[in-house]
Amino acid sequence: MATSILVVEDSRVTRAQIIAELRKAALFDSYYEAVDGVEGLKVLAAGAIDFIVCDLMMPNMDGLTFLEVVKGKTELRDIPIVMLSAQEESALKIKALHGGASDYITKPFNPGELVARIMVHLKVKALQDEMRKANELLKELSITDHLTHLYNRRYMMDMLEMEFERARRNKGNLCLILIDVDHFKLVNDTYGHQQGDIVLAAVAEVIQAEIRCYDKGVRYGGEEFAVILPGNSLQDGVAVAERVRQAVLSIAFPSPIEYLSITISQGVAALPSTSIDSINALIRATDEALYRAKHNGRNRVETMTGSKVLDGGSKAGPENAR
Ligand code: GH3
Ligand code: MG
Ligand code: MG
Ligand code: MG
Repeated sequence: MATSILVVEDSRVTRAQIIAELRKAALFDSYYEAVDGVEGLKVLAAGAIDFIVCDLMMPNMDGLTFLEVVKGKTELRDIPIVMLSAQEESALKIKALHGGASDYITKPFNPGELVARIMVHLKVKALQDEMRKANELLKELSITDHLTHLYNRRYMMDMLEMEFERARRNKGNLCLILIDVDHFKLVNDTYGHQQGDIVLAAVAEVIQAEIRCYDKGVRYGGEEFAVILPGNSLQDGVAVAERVRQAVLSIAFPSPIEYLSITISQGVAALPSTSIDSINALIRATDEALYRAKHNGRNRVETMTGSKVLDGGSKAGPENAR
């Protein structure tokens, strides 16, 4: 990955010396310079900088102020900054380290030391970046279902908790859909577990494709899915569920299940509702609606009110080849 450094130093000679030494060591791919903090901030605003060497004493904006501004900006605060200081500026050096500087180098600097120290901080930065990426990946894995890449049930409960509170506070809408694949056991029994997995992944893909980016598609359990729709009413949820139901009907599976036709049953419940005062009550209401969808013939959407909202029409289980 290309790396770039910004040298902020009012002395033209010192600036040139630093850049010459760093070029000799081939530590960076691009070199930027600025005569004071103000100009330094302009360079930072213009593009990606990976490392900063900054003088303490400069006109217009001095090194400490520059440091404070950079460390105060979320998008800049991870850039390591090594301060340059004259021998006698001990109190300032301490202030700079407290202010977030990675290190300081005393002028006149020893070229070998300058390069070595910068290398140390580049290594530390690389390790930090690696750790951050690993943490992000871990977090991602901990909330994702590995077969379908939808969110897992644990994350769903966290999300529901947050959204439930928000909806209650704002007296807003919150809709939940529970989805169950019809006669799925038959798919496994007929074509094997592996083909069953392919079906589940395909259904998940359809769900994901039919919802908005702020809705959450969840693998709720085995062949059961859920969708959390923040800010959506029961009617909104029914419309989404109906879209998903239609889309599932037209999934084209690969061989050897190319003649398989899959249907889903869905239950929908939503806030605000006088009868729902907890997450469990919301899930229960949705589950009851789903149960009714099964009971009333599958391949359909039912709502918590008990009224039949949409009828899937034609029967079609996995046993019904197209
Ligand atoms: P219904 O229409 O009443 O929902 O019938 P069903 O056959 O879909 O329901 P049932 O609960 O009897 O069967 C669900 C099946 O889903 C049983 C289980 O083996 C299967 N299953 C659960 N998780 C997975 C999975 O990760 N992969 C595969 N291939 N099958 C799974
Ligand atoms: Mg100076
Ligand atoms: Mg089930
Ligand atoms: Mg099922």
